[in-house]
Amino acid sequence: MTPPMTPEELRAWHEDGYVVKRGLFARAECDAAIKHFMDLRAAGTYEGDFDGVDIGSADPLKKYPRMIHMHRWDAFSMKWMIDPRIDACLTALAGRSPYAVQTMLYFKPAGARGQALHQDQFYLKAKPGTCMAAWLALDVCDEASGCIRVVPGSHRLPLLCTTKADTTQSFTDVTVPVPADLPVVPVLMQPGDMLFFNGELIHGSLPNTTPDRFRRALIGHYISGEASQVAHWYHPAYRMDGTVIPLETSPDGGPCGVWVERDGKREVVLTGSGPAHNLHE
Ligand SMILES: O=C(O)CCC(=O)C(=O)O
Repeated sequence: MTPPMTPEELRAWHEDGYVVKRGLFARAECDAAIKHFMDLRAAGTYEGDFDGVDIGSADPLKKYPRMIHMHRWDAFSMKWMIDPRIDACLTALAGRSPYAVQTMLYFKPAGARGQALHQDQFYLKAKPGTCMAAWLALDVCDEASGCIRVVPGSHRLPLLCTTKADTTQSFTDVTVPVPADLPVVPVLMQPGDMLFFNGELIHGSLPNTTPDRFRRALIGHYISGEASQVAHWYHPAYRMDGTVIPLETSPDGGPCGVWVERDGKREVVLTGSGPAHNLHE
């Protein structure tokens, strides 16, 4: 069997904190997923739609709010979340089969706001180890449509203390500060490409500025196979064979990092009083 990750892909994962596996899913699978979730979205509202659907709203995200935790009620999403290709890739990257804890579908229609820079582990609090994301492009993801942007190497930072986000650009209201000279790079993707990234990696997206294109993505969140704890919102966790693995609930809060200049060098120091912010992202 072909190893799921090449040496260069493994290098990118360890050094940059993310890797794109090109063409992991077929175009036909992406088209089937688009049809499935567009039909579901048109059919009503679900657990996890915080404000429900408002088809008459001027805000594109109210017409097409993201879906969360669909695997809890949708067999298509559950099957996708534990897909053997995702398991093989994450096992090759992390050294051990992960536990699956979340699905999300971002529709991101034309004109929709993005999501401010953040670290997923701030929300998932997987311990020991961290969380990981498997982000499948269903549409072309480019800068105009608001592709994912990442700060390469930022997975080596601790969790940073959050600040207020610009909610004209982001539908979430917190972000993490990134020094102006650290590169934030766009990840350009075609339908079927999957972006894997480490839970401490700083990432987010800008608005979809196209007049007419969706930027849909199907996202799975996973935690390390050695984890014994995850935040309340992510229970139950699943082994990649679909069976439930009982885990403890991580405590809220904990320390977080702030940027400081010391002896002319920039570094992150931990403060003892991180926010007790345990909402899902
Ligand atoms: O798709 C996006 O724009 C953001 C997704 C994200 O930040 C995540 O999956 O953690």
